[in-house]
Amino acid sequence: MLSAFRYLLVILVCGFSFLRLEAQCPDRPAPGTVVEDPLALTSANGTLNAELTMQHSVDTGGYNHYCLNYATNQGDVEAPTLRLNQGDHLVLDVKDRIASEDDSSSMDQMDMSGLPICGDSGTPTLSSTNMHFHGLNVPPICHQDDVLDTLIQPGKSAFRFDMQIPKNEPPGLYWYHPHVHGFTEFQVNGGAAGAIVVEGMDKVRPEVAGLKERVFIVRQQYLVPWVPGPYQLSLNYQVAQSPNLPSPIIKMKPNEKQFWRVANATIQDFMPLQFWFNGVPQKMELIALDGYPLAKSRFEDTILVPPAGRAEFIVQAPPQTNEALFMSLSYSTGPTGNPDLEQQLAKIEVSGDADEAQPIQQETTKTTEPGPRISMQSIKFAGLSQQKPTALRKLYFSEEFGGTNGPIQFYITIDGQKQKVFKANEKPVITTHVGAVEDWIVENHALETHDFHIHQIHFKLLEVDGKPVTDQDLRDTFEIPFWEGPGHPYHSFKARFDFRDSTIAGTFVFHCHILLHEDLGMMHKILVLPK
Ligand SMILES: [Cu+2]
Repeated sequence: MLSAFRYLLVILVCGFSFLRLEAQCPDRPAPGTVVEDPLALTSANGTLNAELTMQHSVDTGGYNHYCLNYATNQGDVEAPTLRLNQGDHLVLDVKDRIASEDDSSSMDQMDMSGLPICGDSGTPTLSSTNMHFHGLNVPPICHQDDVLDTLIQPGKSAFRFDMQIPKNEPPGLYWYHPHVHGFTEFQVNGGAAGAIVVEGMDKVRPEVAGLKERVFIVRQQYLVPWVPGPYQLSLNYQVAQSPNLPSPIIKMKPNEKQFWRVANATIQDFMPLQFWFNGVPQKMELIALDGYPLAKSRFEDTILVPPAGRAEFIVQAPPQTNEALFMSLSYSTGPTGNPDLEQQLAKIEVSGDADEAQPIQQETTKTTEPGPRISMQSIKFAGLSQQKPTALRKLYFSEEFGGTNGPIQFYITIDGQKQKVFKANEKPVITTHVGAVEDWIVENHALETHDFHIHQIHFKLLEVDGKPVTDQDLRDTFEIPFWEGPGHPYHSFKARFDFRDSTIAGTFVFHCHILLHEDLGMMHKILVLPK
């Protein structure tokens, strides 16, 4: 068994070999400047075609950048937002041009022998890549969302992803990032992640119609991601590191309402988001979580977005030049977890031009074309509460210790099975079939908060810590707090998992979305047999 320590050494050695390379990634925005939305690529006539080239640089501070470059007339742009309608086709070519002098980082853990190949052959290394379309309810098959078998090797021709966004896909915010097992954390830490928007939120939740929309991606970079220590959060690639650096600036008009779509693309930061006036948290109107519109919008002081989660909400600027801040509060991940620190993500700059002010009332909605409404009943996973579950499963997160060095093995285990680290060539630990509707209870037996994610589907929250939840939100990622120790119950959630759609057939994964844990094997396969 490969220990975390040996793995870390491999990463360190290979990471430093990169320092000799020339910059391939675009410059990132300077601190204290106005935050721009990512470049948006919009589908036309039912298709969005784009090519992204994965490249790599090391900046002057020693941080590794992994960039998904999109070529424009003005030069390369990192990680554009992909905007599509329900039913559209996404045709995405991904090329790997990571230049590395040392690919000796392959690991015995990544033995792919006997597995089907999708894309390039060979052993996965630090310079290999692929793509996961997080949250999209698309098939787990080659050229769509198949992270298990897809490999894109440096220097090879582009790999084509070609998938249809389901006609009943929930309008909302999704995201894409590389997902080569064992190496996911390094590339996402380097910034390789972008947003996907499935259009139509205003047709489900008319509260957002006519509002200015912003797409914000929070990323996190460690100097060496495997070593606990200082990290930087960034907002659309602008480092937010107050008080050491001036904060990113978001411009709003007095009283203006904006629709913010925020993706947590950090490798491990749980973000309790707040919007402050003069230090006082203001109400945010929550519209969607994990790309799924809420059954009913609700007002919150704090919106907790775990790593890989998304929150879409309406904020309203202060009337005058009050100090307004976009905050991520501190969050305790437990005795063996890394601390998540409070960070000012942005400062709101309110323009004093009263003529441009928008009324507080939602009169702006009247100026937009109403368009046909999308009923909540028509989107995927509707009516799940009325379904009778066909199975009940229990899973748990746990950790194993080696002396006093903290956790060295990370497990997610089906209750009753032997705990084991994920292997690329393992058999699925869960087998179910198209048509199944299952209730799963996921517990956390570790002294560290974990972050459950399953590919391909959303799940409907039923209970937290054994108590029914007020809001049965649909999620694709959900946090489970750490165990407080002997004498305390394990934290848990119970949710309903929907395998009724025949396009779900295939093998895919569920895992912890703290990417270090995923890379170290806190992941397993589920097989959904066709009917
Ligand atoms: Cu974890």
